Amino acid sequence: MPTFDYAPAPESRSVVDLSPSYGLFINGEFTEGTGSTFKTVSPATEEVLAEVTEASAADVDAAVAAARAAYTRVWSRMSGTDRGKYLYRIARILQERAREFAVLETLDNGKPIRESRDVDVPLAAAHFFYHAGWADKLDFAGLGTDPRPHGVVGQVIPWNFPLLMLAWKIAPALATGNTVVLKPAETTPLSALLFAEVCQQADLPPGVVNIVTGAGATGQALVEHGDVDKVAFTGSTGVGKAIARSIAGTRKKATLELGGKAANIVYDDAPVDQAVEGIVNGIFFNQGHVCCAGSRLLVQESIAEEVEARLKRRLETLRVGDPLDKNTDVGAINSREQLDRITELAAAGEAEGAERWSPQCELPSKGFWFAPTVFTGVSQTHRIAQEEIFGPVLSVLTFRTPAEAVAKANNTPYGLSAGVWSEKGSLILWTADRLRAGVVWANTFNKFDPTSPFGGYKESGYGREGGRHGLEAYVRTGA
Ligand code: TAP
Repeated sequence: MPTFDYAPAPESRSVVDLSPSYGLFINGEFTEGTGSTFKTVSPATEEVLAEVTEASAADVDAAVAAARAAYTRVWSRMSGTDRGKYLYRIARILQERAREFAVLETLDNGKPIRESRDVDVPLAAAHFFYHAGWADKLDFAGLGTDPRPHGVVGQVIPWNFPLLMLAWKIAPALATGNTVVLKPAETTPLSALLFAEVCQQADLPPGVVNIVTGAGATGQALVEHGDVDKVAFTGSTGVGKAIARSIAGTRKKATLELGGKAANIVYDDAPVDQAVEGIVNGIFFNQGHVCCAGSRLLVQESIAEEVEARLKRRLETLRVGDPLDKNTDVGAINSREQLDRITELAAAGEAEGAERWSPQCELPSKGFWFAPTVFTGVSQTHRIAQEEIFGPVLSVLTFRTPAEAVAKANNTPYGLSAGVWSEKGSLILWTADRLRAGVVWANTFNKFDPTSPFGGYKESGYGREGGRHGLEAYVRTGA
C-alpha cells in the first residue's frame, strides 16, 4: 500500500488544552496517585499526547472509599429530583464543551472528527438528558416496588467509544442513586479525565464519580474490590468471562457487554443503493471498532455479484486519513496491538482461501492504519467468519433461502446485533424473530438511541444498557 505524509489539521488541534500529565480523579479532586505512569499516544501520528497515572490497588481502594462515603452520606439520601438536576447540568456542559470533547476524542482514539462531532459527543449528552428525566420517575419505570440503588458500582470500559461508553455507564448509575468508580481503557483515557472536569464544573458532590486510569490490572483491582456492589463491564468476551469467574459466588451483580460478529442480511428485493450505504456504514464506521459492526455481509446469491460490484465502487470513494479532517471517512486504528490483530486475521482469511480486495488508497506513513478490506468467497468455517476482527474488514457470504440466511447468521458464538434489508415487512419480521441477536436493524444499521435497550445474547454478554430496561441493572427491589 503506498503511503503519504500529512500535517494534522492545526486549527482543530488548538481547541483542546492538553496537559503534559494527568492524575486520577478521586473524591472530586485530581490526585497524583501512588502508582507509575503510562503514555497515551495519538494513533494517527504516534505523537505522545500526555503522561497518565496508572492507578495502583491502593488508589483503587481510595476511589472506592470515596464512592462509598459519597453514597452513604449524600447521593443515596438525595431526592431523585435533585439527582436529575445534576445530570441535566452535566448534559448541558457536555453540549457546551462539545467541540473540545470531539477533538480530544479524535486525537486520543483516531476516529474521524465527523463521527466524534456528530455521533459520540451528541449521543453522550443525550444519554445524560435521557437519564436525568428518569431520576425522579423510577417508581414508574416498572422496576418493581421501591427500587433502590446497589451502592458503589465499578465500571470498566473499552477504547472504541470512550466518552459514549462512559455516558452509557455513568448516566444510569447516577440516575438510580449509585456512585461510581470508572476505569477507561489504557489507550483512550483523556475524554474520561475531561469528563472529570465536567463533574467539578457541575458541582457534583465529591466522590459520586471517580475516574481511575490504568491498564488491565487496575480494572481487575476494581472489579474484584470487596466494597464494590455491582460491576458493569464493556469489553472483550475473554476478559468478560474472566470477570464473571472472579466475581462468581460474591454478592456482586454484573452486566457484561461483550463482543459481536453481526450479520447484515441483504435479500434480493432490498433497495440495493440503500443497502450498500448500510453495509459501508455497518463495517467502516469507526474503522469497524464497533461491537455491533456488520462484519459479515450475508447477501442473497441472485444479487451477490451486483451488490459486490456496487460496494467496491462505493469503497473507492472513501477517504482514509487525518482523523481531524472533516472530510475523512475512515480514521486510524486505535493501537499497534489492534493493528497487529487485524493484520493477523486478514492474513488468515487469505491463507484459508478467501479472496481479498481493498480500494486503491494511500495510507499515512506514520501512525496505525489499515485499508478498508473486503473478503469474498468466505465460508462459515473461516476464522474471518467466526472471530471478531474489530477492524475495517468485511467478510462476504452468500445464501439462497431465508432459512439459510438465518442459520448462517446465527452460526457464531456471538449474538449482539444484526441487520435485515428487504422491501417486505413480513420477511423482515420473520427473519428478526429467528435471529439470536439483541438488536436487529431493519433497512438501516448502527442506529443508536438512549431510549432503546442495547445488549446481547450468547457470548455477547448479558444485561441491557439504555432505555427503561437499562435501569434494571442499577437497582435492587424488594430487599
Ligand atoms: P478488553 O481488552 O476486554 O478491555 C476492556 C476494558 O477492560 C479495558 O478498560 C481494559 O483495560 C480492561 N481490562 C483488561 N483486562 C481486565 C481484567 N482482567 N479485569 C478487569 N478489566 C480488564 O476490550 P477492548 O479491546 O478494550 O475492547 C474491544 C472489545 O469490547 C471488543 O470485543 C468489543 O466487541 C467489545 N465491546 C462491546 C460493546 C458492547 S456494548 N457489547 C461495546 C464496545 C466494545 P486496558 O484497556 O488497559 O486493557
